[in-house]
Amino acid sequence: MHRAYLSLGSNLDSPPRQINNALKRVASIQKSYIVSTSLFYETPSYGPINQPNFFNVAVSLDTHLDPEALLSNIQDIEKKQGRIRSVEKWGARIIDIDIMLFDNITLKTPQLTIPHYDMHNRAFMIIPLLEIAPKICLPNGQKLSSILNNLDYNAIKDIRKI
Ligand code: PH2
Ligand code: MG
Ligand code: MG
Repeated sequence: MHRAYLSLGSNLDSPPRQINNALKRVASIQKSYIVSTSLFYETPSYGPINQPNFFNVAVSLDTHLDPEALLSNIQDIEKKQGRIRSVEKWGARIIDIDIMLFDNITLKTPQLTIPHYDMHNRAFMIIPLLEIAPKICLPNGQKLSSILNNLDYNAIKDIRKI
């Protein structure tokens, strides 16, 4: 059994509803079981600033899938949920599901980079993750809680589970 940590994000078309739908679909991924889900966090767009706020959630998942098979299941969910990949980098999106961590592995293929290549800069990923896994570290041993200390996260607000 493997332990994966996912980040879900949405800033289009009723984001809390999109996140809830995606959570249901993640819960039904084959050979996989949600262990815990963070609160919903409303977060300002990181990157392009002319975008609606995001809702972000972290999920821990026990899975018998390998990282590539998990990614393929996640991409199916994004497609089913109507995600259209825009040409704009970091454009607004209905749903985005990213693998942040997978056991203690590091992996770099054309399809997949684990840990998520930019998570150390993204408080909207780290704060929900620390809520469900307070002691979590990167594969290089760095504590996410220390990394968060160097980030500006004042604008990230948790809201009740919806
Ligand atoms: N995702 C991005 C780019 N910027 N900002 C927030 N707040 N939340 C996201 O999920 C997000 C983002 C690219 O995937
Ligand atoms: Mg992303
Ligand atoms: Mg993505």
